[in-house]
Amino acid sequence: PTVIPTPATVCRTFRHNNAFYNDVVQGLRAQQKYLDPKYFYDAEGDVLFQQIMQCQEYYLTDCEMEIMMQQSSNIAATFNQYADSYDIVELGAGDASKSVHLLQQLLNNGTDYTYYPIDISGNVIQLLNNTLPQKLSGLKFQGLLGEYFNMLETVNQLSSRRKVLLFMGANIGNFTPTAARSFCQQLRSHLQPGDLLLTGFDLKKHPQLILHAYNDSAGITREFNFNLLRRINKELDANFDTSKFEHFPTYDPMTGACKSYLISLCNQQVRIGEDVIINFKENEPLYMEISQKYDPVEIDQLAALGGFKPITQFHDQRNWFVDCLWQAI
Ligand code: AVI
Repeated sequence: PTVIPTPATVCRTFRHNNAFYNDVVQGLRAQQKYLDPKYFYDAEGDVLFQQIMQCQEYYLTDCEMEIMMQQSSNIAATFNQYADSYDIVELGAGDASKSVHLLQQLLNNGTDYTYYPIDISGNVIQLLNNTLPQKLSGLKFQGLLGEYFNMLETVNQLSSRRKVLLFMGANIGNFTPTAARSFCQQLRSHLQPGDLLLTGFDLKKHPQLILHAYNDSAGITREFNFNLLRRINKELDANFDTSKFEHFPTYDPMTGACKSYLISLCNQQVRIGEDVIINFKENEPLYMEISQKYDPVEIDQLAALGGFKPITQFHDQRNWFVDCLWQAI
């Protein structure tokens, strides 16, 4: 017999096919509850992240901006030493506010290249289409909307030149060290020997500086974390009460793992949709995100395990952050 879906079944079917719903429910039903930090970035999350990057305590952006503004000519010269003719591919390009300095330097040098920014956000690609021609006159570029590895294959079809990949902003820190290794190996499998990768790492430093960066005094990082609970309420018809959770960042100077949790302040039940109930005990942690910090030796080890040869490193003046240049072997 033909089953005519009622609005309720349509709604349930939608939820069960929805990756966001499935990931959230899976994470909240786990023995040790967690949420996937990729879901931080809805429209509100994007705005909050922009505000984090402007916080005085969140030093990472300033450090990498300093590297790009002051060392672009060195970086470009190093690219030319290792490759005759290449295109630039940026993973998670965002507003390209840091890479724009390097792109400008390459244009000044008369380097003939095409810039392929890759992002999973249509808004980002649209923004780049609207702003890059004014910022960088004469730039050849092609924005690519989609997942990193799929889009890398598209780039490989569009261009037979050597690739210089940019993966900036310490995004690699949002993987555990084990996941970072398999990410690098996967990245390597989409490259040719000789291709280059410039990737940003936040370095181990005084633990308090790191903790402050993830616990800013204006409470923006706390709101960034709470925003994911609000997003779940809005998009998945849930009833998280953010006032019953506390933002709790930690940093372990031995392992370099900076982890953020939300701690349940009481025994409570959270409903998701019509049929899922999640029980939180008082003081139970909900794991939100890792921002792994590295030392130079660990970075070189990661390069080797990923199938790359470290070429050189570009530090900021305080030696808090590094952009590393690796070559695929
Ligand atoms: C995007 N990523 C590199 C940021 C970081 O530092 O881990 C995300 C972030 N989370 C809280 N503050 C910033």
